[in-house]
Amino acid sequence: MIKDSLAKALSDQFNAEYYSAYLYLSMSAYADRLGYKGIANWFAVQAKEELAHGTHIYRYLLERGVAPSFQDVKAPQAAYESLQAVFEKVLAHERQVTGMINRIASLALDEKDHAAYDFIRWYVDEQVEEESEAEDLVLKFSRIGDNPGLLYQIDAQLAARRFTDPF
Ligand code: OFO
Repeated sequence: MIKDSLAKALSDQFNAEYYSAYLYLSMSAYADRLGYKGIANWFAVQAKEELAHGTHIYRYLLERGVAPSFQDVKAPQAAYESLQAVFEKVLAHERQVTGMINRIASLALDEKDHAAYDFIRWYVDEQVEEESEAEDLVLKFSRIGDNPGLLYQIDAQLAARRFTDPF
């Protein structure tokens, strides 16, 4: 039986992943409205990944005999100063998510719930990738600035991203 504190943290994480999807979909809309369809695509794929992350936790809770709690999804920020600011927000958000995932991993270890620890390990590794990709994009956008040619190039590059279900 999974301990209440761990079940609650996993339930919160399920909701946080859905919030991430909402946040990235709003960023997709922001980029789309600016005419950057490739960047919008990158965020739309990111939103799908977050839904997959959340749904995977939701299923795990059910498998462990826990009813996942559904919480309100707060409205994300609608506008940004620049594309660089958008990616800075992505990085800050992912760092926050890493903190939440690490807390779950620590709780699982404290409770000696090896099954839950094994489950959350995937997310620990995923966050390393998420942060590294966000750092890379912040750096790229800080160098690109307002250069239209470079913006066109990165937009074309990010248009190539496709969703593959990680589970
Ligand atoms: Fe679910 O990885 Fe981003 O938040």
